[in-house]
Amino acid sequence: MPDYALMNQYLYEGKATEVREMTEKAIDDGFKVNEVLNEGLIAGMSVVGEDFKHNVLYVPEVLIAARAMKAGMSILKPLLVASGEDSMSPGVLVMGTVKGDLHDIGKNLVLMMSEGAGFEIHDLGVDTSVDKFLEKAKEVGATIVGMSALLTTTMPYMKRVVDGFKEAGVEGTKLAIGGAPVSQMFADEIGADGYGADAPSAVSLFKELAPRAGQ
Ligand code: B1M
Repeated sequence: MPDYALMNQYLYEGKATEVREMTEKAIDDGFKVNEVLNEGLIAGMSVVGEDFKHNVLYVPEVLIAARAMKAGMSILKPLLVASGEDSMSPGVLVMGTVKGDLHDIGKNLVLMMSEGAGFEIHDLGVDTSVDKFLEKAKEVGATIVGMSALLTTTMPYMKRVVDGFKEAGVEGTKLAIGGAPVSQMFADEIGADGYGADAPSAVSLFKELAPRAGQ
């Protein structure tokens, strides 16, 4: 069994090389990708989040921890993507973190798993305006537009995107939202087509919404 507590500690301390090596070793030793992701990486990042909240850690330390998380994810990404390689492309997914918000770790995870599930993916990055969402969705014929927000202050922008799509009369695209402060209730409130609590449920949601796109 990998020493997940140590891996969490390394992630907390921002030791990217150690996190990458431990992730690699856990995978080489046959441990499941999802277990390594949840126990080794996400659990470590949760502690970072708590300490950030209570002013034990500050932005620079959190950025360094995020870099270590990305180092671990670079090992897991090809495996997450490959785990769905047999599936037929269920649709075209355009995704971004909404305007004002720079958090991208969760969005990237959702994209990796969606790519693994066979979706054609288009990543708009962070700080994405309604115009950028609209432009890309039209350009690539998006089946689904996914939005991520990690801040309570950027959640309301999701409604602007939903309204923007309605006003522009874009048809055949379903709008999905996610991120730590977001909920199904909020999705209903702003008129989004669905909410995903985490990356696996986002993929299930996209698969459910894709056949209904265009209706
Ligand atoms: Co920020 N930050 N941050 N931060 N940060 C949070 C979100 C916060 C909760 C920390 C805290 O106080 N405990 C807090 C928000 C409080 C609030 O709004 N109520 C916060 C704050 C306040 C801030 C700043 C304002 C701090 C400041 O400057 N004073 C600032 C804002 C900058 C900005 O965006 N404009 C800021 C900055 C940063 C960093 C840049 C330092 C860094 C981001 C680095 C990066 O992403 N490249 C950072 C980080 C790392 C965090 C925490 C610690 C970790 C976020 C994370 O990556 N989690 C976070 C605390 C926490 O969440 N524990 C925090 C791991 C990731 C796998 O989970 O993103 O939730 P998550 O994604 C999940 C699900 O939510 C879901 O699937 C993912 C996988 O399971 N999901 C979707 C996500 N998007 C989805 C989209 C979908 C479906 C599912 O579409 C359909």
